[in-house]
Amino acid sequence: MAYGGQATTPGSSAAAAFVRSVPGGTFENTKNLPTRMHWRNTITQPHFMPVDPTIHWANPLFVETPQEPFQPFPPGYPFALDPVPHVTHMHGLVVRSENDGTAEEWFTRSNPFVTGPTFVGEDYDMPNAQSPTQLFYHDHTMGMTRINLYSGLVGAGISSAIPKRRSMARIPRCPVGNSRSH
Ligand SMILES: [Cu+2]
Repeated sequence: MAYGGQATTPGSSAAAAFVRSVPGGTFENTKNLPTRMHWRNTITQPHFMPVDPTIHWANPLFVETPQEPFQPFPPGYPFALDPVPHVTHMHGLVVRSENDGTAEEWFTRSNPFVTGPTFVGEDYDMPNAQSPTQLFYHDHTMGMTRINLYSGLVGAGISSAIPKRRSMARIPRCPVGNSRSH
């Protein structure tokens, strides 16, 4: 599994293109410039790692918790592998709690579309009012965070103080190999 979206390559003038990668694309936000994230779950295949329905987990099909004797994996519990619930938490970002990707805000793909008990929506507002820093985002689904991260659902975010072009213009030019810089 992997995060994906419209992304540009630093230093390239090419238009944004859809890419999916592990780790996921890096978000570059500017301080005090709010952004809105629209998260989508497009995971259409069953989970390829063992989902354990004997612990407190998302349980999108509302199946009763299995009791002993427990099934070893494989075969484990095939009913727990599909649909795959997911929610993204931007670790360290200062946001309202309903936009924080907490463990019970998970949701599945559109068919069947099932949501966790505290699900509010797929759009998250990021005020970006906090001090410049580096953050990371990752899956946070109840009882499945460990396997969803291990599956590839993790990436980085940067919150900058100054818009990139302005900050670049203020950096003194390097004199090495270019006498016209000074
Ligand atoms: Cu975290």
